[in-house]
Amino acid sequence: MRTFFSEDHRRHFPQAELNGGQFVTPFERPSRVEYVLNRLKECGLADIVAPGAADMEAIRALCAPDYLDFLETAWTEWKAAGMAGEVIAANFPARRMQTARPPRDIDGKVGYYALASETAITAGTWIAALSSAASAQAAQAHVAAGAKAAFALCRPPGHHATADMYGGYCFINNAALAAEAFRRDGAERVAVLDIDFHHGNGTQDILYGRGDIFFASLHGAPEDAFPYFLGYADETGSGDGEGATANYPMSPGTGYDVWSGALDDALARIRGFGAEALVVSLGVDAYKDDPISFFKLDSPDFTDAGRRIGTLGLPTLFCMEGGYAVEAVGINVVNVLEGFLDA
Ligand code: 7XA
Ligand code: ZN
Repeated sequence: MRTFFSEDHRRHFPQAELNGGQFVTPFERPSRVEYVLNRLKECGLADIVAPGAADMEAIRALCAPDYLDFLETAWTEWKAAGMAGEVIAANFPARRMQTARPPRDIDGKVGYYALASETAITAGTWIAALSSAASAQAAQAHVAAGAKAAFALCRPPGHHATADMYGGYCFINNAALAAEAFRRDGAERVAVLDIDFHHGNGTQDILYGRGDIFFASLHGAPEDAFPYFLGYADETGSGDGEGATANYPMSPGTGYDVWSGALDDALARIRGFGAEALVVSLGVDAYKDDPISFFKLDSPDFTDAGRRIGTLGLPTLFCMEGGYAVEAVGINVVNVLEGFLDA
């Protein structure tokens, strides 16, 4: 299986994340990628290539133009306004406030486009986000050209990003971008399976009204886990997309017995939907020692999950999302890929 990955991910390395009332070194950090690359090489999956430039037309088709302008210029505007630190959102359009008019002032604008405050923007964030999208696009093209599967080692991740909001370490929704690309390349029906611990709110939001792209997410229940405000089981799609969203919220302490039951159900739904291509939002923060999650999966469980996904027999693109027990991230990601290849 070929891996697509860009060195430009390093250009996004915020120094600070607001966590538990303190600024800490962000959990989503460049070393995550090194652990995955090292493990891929250790396991003989050393076919690793850099993507070309991002396809901006496809990114513009997915995202709101004002949002992309904001991402590209936020750092420069922030600095021009005399802000000392990294770009961090502190003011949000809450209930019954205006959500249709972005403020002119950068401090307001940042809150308008952010869905949470943990994710800082730095000088290199825009370039890194584009390089991450480019990895997903190149990997999708590789699968569309006939490969059984590909791995986009995306950093920063994407599944929390909507068409017009960033947060949860995400800026551009790589999985949705890839799903759309499969549609453009001729697949009538596509599925996105999100196995990251956190609900893929951005992917769901982008696809919610779509009947041609199925979305399933296995995640910590919104009552207990970020992103808190989406991911309930009764969110099933709207309009043409009614029935094309499936959410599997699960409780603190969930282990593989329960989690794998949800996975099997999601896989049966994808089969029943008649998907011709699959995008997997591959987060491994369901791992028992992950520092910001509460499921109890162990490393061999990821191998088994990959095998189950492989039984679908679909052309498959894996897009890297979360996972922060840094040494285990490499093992768990590669376990999923190896399990898939063994299916
Ligand atoms: O999949 N998403 C993540 O792994 C990022 C979650 C960010 C949580 C921040 C909570 N303070
Ligand atoms: Zn996550």
